[in-house]
Amino acid sequence: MSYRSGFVNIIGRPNVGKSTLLNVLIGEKLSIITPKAQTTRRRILGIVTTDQYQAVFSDTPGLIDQPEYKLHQWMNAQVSTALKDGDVLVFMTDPKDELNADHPLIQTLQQIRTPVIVVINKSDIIAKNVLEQLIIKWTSVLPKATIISISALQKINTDKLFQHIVDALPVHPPYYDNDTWTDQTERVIAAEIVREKIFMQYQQEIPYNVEVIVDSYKDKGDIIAISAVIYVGRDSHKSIIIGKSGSAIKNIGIAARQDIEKFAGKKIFLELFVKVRENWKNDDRGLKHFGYE
Ligand SMILES: Nc1nc2c(ncn2[C@@H]2O[C@H](COP(=O)(O)OP(=O)(O)OP(=O)(O)O)[C@@H](O)[C@H]2O)c(=O)[nH]1
Ligand SMILES: [Mg+2]
Repeated sequence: MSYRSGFVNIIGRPNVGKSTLLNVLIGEKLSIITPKAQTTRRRILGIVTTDQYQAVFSDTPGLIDQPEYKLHQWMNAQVSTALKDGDVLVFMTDPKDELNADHPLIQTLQQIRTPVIVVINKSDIIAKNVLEQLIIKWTSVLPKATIISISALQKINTDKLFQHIVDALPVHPPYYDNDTWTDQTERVIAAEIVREKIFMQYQQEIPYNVEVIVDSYKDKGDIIAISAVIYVGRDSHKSIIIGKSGSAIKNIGIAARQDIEKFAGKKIFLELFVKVRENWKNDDRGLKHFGYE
């Protein structure tokens, strides 16, 4: 039998459940997930390899229609690239998604030669008649696509989706070694976990103005010592992150440490610092500093 391998890019609007799906498909909590839109900022690869196939999944930022900052433009560029370099495109939508046939993203999907799988997510909260309507809508908008409804959260129909994806992979030798399962470093994964906790703990402005960098990651055998810097875009945000007598940042530290421990399978010593980097998300040098190049 011929080996199948290819790039499977998950694209769609913010908050539809792309990162939740990536984690289910690869069976690891790799991408961070929060109830807020625009959680994911970079492309994240998760790779599944078996004797018969290798699927290189790619989580992407949600497409933003009106980019307000250079960071948003960068995030959208990730989506454009993902449209071009995929062997299979998983277009994810949910009941709140109002994308229609006149949207440029949908028009691209109509014209593209890459196989498209439309995933209607959150079936666990969609009434049966609404789901039927959505299936009718997407069948008429993207007639060549395979359409499937799932619940990424409750893992309903996700095995079936996985099989559709594998069936759509081209015949090709594997791109990565057997033991490579992501392109993310341990440092980046730890930084993302801290960012997830900030998204969970603060409302509105703060999460969208925060970036995290792990500047030291030392595996000392039975414990890993991590030092991370939380960057904010404004001086006033610094005191909010720290909280009264350091209570807020302490909570971020506790929550993040627990998750990093689960991930690393080791005890973690986590130190957090806060620094101001004025207006970083609209500034070329600031973006470059955080690797948005
Ligand atoms: N009810 C329900 N909620 C879901 C499902 N899948 C994801 N969610 C929730 O939807 C929210 C967004 O999930 P994410 O996976 O972060 O969505 P995303 O598309 O990666 O979002 P961005 O990174 O902002 O583009 C979270 O609160 C998830 O728990 C689902 O199948 N059912
Ligand atoms: Mg995401």
